[in-house]
Amino acid sequence: MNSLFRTPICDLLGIEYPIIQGGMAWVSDAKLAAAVSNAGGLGIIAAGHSEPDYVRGEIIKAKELTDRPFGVNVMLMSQHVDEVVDLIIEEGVPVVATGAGNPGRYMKRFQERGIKVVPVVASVALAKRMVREGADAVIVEGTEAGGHIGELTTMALVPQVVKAVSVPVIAAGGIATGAGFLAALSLGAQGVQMGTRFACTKECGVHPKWKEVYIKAGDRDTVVTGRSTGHPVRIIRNKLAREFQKLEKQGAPVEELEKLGAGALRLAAKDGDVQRGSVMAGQIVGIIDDEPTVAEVIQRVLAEAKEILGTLCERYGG
Ligand code: TUI
Repeated sequence: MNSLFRTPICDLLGIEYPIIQGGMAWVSDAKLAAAVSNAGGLGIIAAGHSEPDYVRGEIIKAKELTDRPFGVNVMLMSQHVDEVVDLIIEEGVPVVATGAGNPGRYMKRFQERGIKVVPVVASVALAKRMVREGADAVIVEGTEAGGHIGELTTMALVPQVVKAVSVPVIAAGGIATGAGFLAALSLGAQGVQMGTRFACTKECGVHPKWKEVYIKAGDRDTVVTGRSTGHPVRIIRNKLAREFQKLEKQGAPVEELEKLGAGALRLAAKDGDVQRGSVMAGQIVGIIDDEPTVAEVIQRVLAEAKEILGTLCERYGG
């Protein structure tokens, strides 16, 4: 298409468009990541809680499916995190994103190998710290996002991080359209990360029932569970969510809640049990009403942003 929205992170990451696919555990595998990279964005394989052998296998597959750069998202709460970091370095993955924690103790090793590190942050404090420790860019994720989240909205958090750090900012949380993309650029971001939107695409191997739930969901169909355990997670309102909320209200012990959550993401994403499983989704899920290809998503976002920009310039420019 065009290079209208080319920003410095495109050069930093070796991509055509400043659109990154969020690393979603049990959802973003090599096939989805390679499709996004082949379409000009940055695809990301999610390591999640997976075994290191699975992650290595997906990295090898992605290398077969694309010649373009791709990334791996390291979920810092995983028990396998140390081994996953080792194998990412061994495999020479070009970009590492991190989530659900502070990747400080791994930063130096990534940097020494020329691996670009892009931590996902949910506060100004962590963004500043990551930049001090050598992050190449930060993904700033608002509470609109799906899965494990922070407190602040994308609208409030992105400009505050942009003001506080000198590295490029990528906005995430609540973005699935050209309007959201352009809004993120207006807030000072150099690009966006989208998860929910890419989870409902042809190339995404998540269970068809998961995609059906996304297409049916409306604006108020996500809820946050786990605030009482210190691990707030945004999921689709379903049987599991109601059970979780009931137990939380009763002040159930953390262990009982964690037992309910364990394995629930896999149950929904792989087995298609979208009532008892954990269907993570961002608040923007309500806007999703189809299952396009990854390339269609990217081209739509760019075309829509261009059109809105044109309209805004006509109305308010000069
Ligand atoms: O990581 C995410 N989202 C995720 S990870 C995930 S896997 C999972 N599976 C089962 C149960 C729970 C999670 C699902 N979704 N997003 C990036 C993100 N990171 N959002 C917020 C944060 C974050 C929060 C607190 C990063 C750092 C932090 O504190 C770090 C510190 O030590 O200050």
